[in-house]
Amino acid sequence: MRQHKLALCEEHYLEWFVAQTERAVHKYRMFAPEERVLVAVSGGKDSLSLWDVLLRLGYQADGLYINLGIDGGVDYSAVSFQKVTAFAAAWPAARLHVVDIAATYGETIPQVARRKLRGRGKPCAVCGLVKRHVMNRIAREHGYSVLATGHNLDDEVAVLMSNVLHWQTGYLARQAPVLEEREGLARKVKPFCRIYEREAAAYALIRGIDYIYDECVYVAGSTTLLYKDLLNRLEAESPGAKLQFYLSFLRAREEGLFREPAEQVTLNPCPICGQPTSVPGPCAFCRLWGVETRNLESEADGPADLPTCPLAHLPTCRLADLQTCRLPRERAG
Ligand code: Q46
Ligand code: ZN
Repeated sequence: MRQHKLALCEEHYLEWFVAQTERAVHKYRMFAPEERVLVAVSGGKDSLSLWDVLLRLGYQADGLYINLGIDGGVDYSAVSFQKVTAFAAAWPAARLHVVDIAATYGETIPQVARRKLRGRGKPCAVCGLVKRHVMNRIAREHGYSVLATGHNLDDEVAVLMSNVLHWQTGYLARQAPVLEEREGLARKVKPFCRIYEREAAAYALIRGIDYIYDECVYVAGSTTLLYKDLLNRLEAESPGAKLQFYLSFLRAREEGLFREPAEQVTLNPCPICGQPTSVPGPCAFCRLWGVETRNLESEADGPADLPTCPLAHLPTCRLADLQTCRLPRERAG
């Protein structure tokens, strides 16, 4: 490992890797041993390695797998789900939550993206919105203190580069290993933020974690991949450059170089699902499934006639998961 001026045998590599992760958890005060952690797992090397490390460290870490319904010619979602279930089976004490997007909301990610974008563009923006919503919902509904993702140093530095190239000072102020809990949003942490992508891959290989090698087909051609490629070239010339870039940024951020806007966006609960939103009325997630039109239809009938779940009973409704529907409960009260 030229970037750390370190050479380790397999046994000591595993020890080093686990210790590095634990150090990040402590240094950035991500969570305490008594807190319950929900790890978002995709079936890839980063998220499965993270779940593995947290379990080995004795944290109360459960997994969340979101089936996006992506095929991409490689059966992406089906294979990734199989990797996640195989991993979870080896840790019977840990719970695996599974949310199937098509079964829950009526459409896969490519289908809803096609409908919304009318065939133009990639589904990534829609996918990100859905994943953020579902991760937060499961974390809140099941009482997890914190949501952990497998973002590694390469991911973080690529985002950093994009934010710097566009001088997105608001994003820079919020790019951190920990995003504190706020008005209905669970705390988010990235314990691998100082771990190189190839270090996580090496950990998974040595540990014998079976992960999906294919990336989601929609990653191809993204600017993130371009930035990763540029940063890899820089790293090849100057080992440790990525880590240095990231740590210097965190120091500058700590020293107040990037300030969040004085006026914080106020968040209000969405009247449909209850999750925080910065816009009046239904949140972007509910609007994605056409809930706002159904809402208006049910308003027209008058609250007194509402069945148990007016949204789910309307013919256009795709929101089969009644857990997300807060409107009837609030009205009933
Ligand atoms: S899963 Fe979803 Fe990614 Fe695939 S559709 Fe795009 S955002 S690329 S991490
Ligand atoms: Zn909503």
